[in-house]
Amino acid sequence: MTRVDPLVLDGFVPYPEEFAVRYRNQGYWIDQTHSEFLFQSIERNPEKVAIVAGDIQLTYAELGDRILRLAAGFQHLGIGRGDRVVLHLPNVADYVPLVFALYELGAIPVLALAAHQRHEIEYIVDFTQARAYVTVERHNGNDLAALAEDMKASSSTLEHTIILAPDGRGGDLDGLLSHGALTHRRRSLPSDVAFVQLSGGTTGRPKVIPHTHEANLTSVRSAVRHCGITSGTIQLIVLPLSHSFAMRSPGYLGVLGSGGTVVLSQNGSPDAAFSLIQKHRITDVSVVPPLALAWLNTSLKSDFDLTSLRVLRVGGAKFSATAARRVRSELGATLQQSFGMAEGLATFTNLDDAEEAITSYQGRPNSDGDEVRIIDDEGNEVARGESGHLLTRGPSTIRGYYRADQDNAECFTPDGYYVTGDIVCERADRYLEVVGRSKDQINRGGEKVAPEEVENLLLSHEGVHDVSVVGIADDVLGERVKALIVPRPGSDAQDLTLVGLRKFLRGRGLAAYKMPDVVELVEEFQKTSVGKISKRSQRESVVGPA
Ligand code: OOB
Repeated sequence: MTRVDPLVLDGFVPYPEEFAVRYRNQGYWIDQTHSEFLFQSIERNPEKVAIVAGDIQLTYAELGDRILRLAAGFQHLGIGRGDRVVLHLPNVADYVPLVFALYELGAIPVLALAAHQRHEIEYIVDFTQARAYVTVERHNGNDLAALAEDMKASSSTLEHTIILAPDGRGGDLDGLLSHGALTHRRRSLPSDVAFVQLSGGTTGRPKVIPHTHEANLTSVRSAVRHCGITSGTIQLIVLPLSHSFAMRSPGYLGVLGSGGTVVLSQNGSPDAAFSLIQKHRITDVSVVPPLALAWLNTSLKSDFDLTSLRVLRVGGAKFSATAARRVRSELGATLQQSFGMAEGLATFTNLDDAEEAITSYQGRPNSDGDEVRIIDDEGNEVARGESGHLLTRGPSTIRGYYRADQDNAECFTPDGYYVTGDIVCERADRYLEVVGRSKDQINRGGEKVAPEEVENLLLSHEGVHDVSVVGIADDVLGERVKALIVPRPGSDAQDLTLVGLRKFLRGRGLAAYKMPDVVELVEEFQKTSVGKISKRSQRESVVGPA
């Protein structure tokens, strides 16, 4: 067997040796990479259907074959161990084969969300020094082929662009598939960085989250146990595959590692999702609260046979207890709440918990190895039942963002706890209830928006003197994005309407979900007693005309 040395990746914050030893000794981390995790399942279940996307079906054997052919294609392009490749794909059939082709080589997929646009993608290609960019020709009206061309011309690292047809088929994929197949073997180590994700963030630019194979896979295995995933699971995936909830909590990784089937959809609306549930006898699905509400409130429920659905998992944002109580009687499924973060920690309610716990709380930490501290503003532990800031450390939580010393000093304590920015309260038995947030982030129905990022773009508008972006309460989404704007004297108010500003931001390539929903023009900002802009009063102020 060829010897594989650890990957050296500058800017990655490793786990201290003492913790790595502990996590291995206690069995949280095992000697396995993502490739080995999936190929074990491929060998056990060759004839079973692994992936369904529209009219495409891949058995486990076909999935394995496709991974090894794509890996040969990437290798032919010169992509290898440690190289970053930005994957910018909606939920298409080849998403999983492409990610695992990169894992096979020990290359590092950079998992962008399909909703990202030029503003986000240019930055992450540059920041991660990506050598290749994989996307579809166009998505949601955006010409991604043109973006790929522009980046290839301007970037000093980007050498290859791989463009699939809009439905995720063909295109450059055919070329990539034409170089034979690699043999599956170990080309990376469990302690290597496996992939990076992007944080919803609180700052002007998304932060980059690196996960090692062993740290990510421990969270997948624990989630499989808590979520009742088996080879009989048929999971519908409507959330973006690159989001942690759809990937590892328990996500497609949990299902494929267990020999189940994932059915992919780009659309979670009741009509699309319900017809897939009926057609494929779906047993399990994860959604964000606005989707759960849409499913509860539609009359379409009675037009479809949803009796196969056993678990409706809801997370990404707070699910109201009132809506939670309706799930069992109206959808016939057990609710499982999940609170998690791309940085690592995930919590789940247990499927057999009392209804009161399932509907009121967000669950217990996924792993016994997860350490949780809840502290007040002065840094002291709060009494059980009191709310405070959640800090966490554990076998699947990162120790730092990639190449971000300054952010790391703020977001991690010296002893390695991640400061989540969430306000929680610990109920009995390690049960957490999320009661609020201290970080400057807007949670728009599970999609995270960093106000500073939108503010920075709006400040580059010539009619804008000053701007503040805040989240305002919304019955369905939880929060919506509001921009308060102090116009520059003499500017044309016509440019500063909701329509005008959204057009401006679209021109700057900002993802659609970050766009303001409401704009209010003001003469000046209310300040706090120390002279800072009072975002709190802005969140509470009456919404003015858009
Ligand atoms: C998940 O991950 P991210 O990285 O998109 O967002 C993390 C943040 C948390 O810090 C919290 O502020 C919020 O999203 N959040 C919730 C929540 N789940 C996430 N807030 C209240 N209640 C919940 N149930 O969103 C994520 C990752 C893995 C599993 C599930 C969700």
